[in-house]
Amino acid sequence: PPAAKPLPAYVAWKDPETLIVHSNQTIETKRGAIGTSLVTDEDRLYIRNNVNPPPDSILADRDGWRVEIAGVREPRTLTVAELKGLGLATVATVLQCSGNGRKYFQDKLTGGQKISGTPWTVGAAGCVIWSGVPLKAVVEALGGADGRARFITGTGGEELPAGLKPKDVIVERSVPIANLDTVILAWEMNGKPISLAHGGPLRMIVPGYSGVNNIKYVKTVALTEQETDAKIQASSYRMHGVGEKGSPSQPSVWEQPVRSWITAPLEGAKAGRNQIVGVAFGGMNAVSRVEVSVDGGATWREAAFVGPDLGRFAWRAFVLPVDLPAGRHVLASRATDAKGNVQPEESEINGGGYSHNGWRGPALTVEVA
Ligand code: MSS
Repeated sequence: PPAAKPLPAYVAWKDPETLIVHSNQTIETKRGAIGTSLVTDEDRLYIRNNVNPPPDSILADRDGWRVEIAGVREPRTLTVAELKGLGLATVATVLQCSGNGRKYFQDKLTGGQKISGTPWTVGAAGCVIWSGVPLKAVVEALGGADGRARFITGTGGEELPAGLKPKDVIVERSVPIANLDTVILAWEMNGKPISLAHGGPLRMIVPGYSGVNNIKYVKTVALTEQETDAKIQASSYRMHGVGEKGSPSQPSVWEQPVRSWITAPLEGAKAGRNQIVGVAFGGMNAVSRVEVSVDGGATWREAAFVGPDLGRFAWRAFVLPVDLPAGRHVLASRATDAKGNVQPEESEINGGGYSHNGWRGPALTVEVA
């Protein structure tokens, strides 16, 4: 295999043993490094940047970071210190790139069709605990929403590369205003101030929504009548056919679908009793059930959840003890959410390779000795 790429400087503190560096802006957690203690440590959490992150000097005065709040009756710019006085919420969410699992779509393409983008398998995802202020409390403190608001629009604080149209590169995303009940502006991740790489000093978290909607180093939060016309919203991250162009008329990559994958055993399994373990989540809904197959999906058995339930936006670890004879086995998992949505065998293919949730793609072929 080619030599592993080194970690770029801004994430040199991460654990290289647990990560696959696709590029400086796309770093995936190894499947065997996901673990079963639910919370993904920042030393191994995946990274995805659409443009270069800001300099780490923005962390020099975290409490002094300013965010403009617009689309409310009394629009204002607030510091993180002021936000800390307005309320507190803690939520566990699955942070997952919209393109997680893209490789499984790419692998199925024939006849010159192409899906470009990082070939993530299962590792562009983690489960993270965030603390911050409920956006609703901020809006109420500023006189309430402007009557026409239909979306929450967050803007990233990076400096935009010169020579390009700002709308083509700015990281600005809109989500439906119904999320006002769950969105938080977070300054803490897994018990520490949020690192620059993961969006410190302040990040907009939209629980249940795919990664791109969770704006790092957020500098503006606006309640807007329209979705932003930034390219990342208008034509990118849209669901459309292979080879087609994105447009605002297509569904945006917002709510995450139900999903699961097995994380062990990956290799070195011995004949006899094996513990098949993995993670499962329902995206917007709680995950209610996981089944495991050791015969490539011919038959299924119910797995048990292990560990605490961190809430409907988090993932749960699962286990199924099985006796495996020597030989080759195809292990798969299939989750169901609280609304009865079940992972399909195959997700419908789409041109951006987004929102993969088929169970066949991440199935594992293991050699038991
Ligand atoms: N934010 C900002 N500001 N910038 C950028 O670039 N990206 C996205 C999100 N946010 C960005 C932001 C994406 S796209 C993702 S996934 C996420 O983020 C990631 O995260 P981390 O922390 O892991 O890196 Mo796909 O859907």
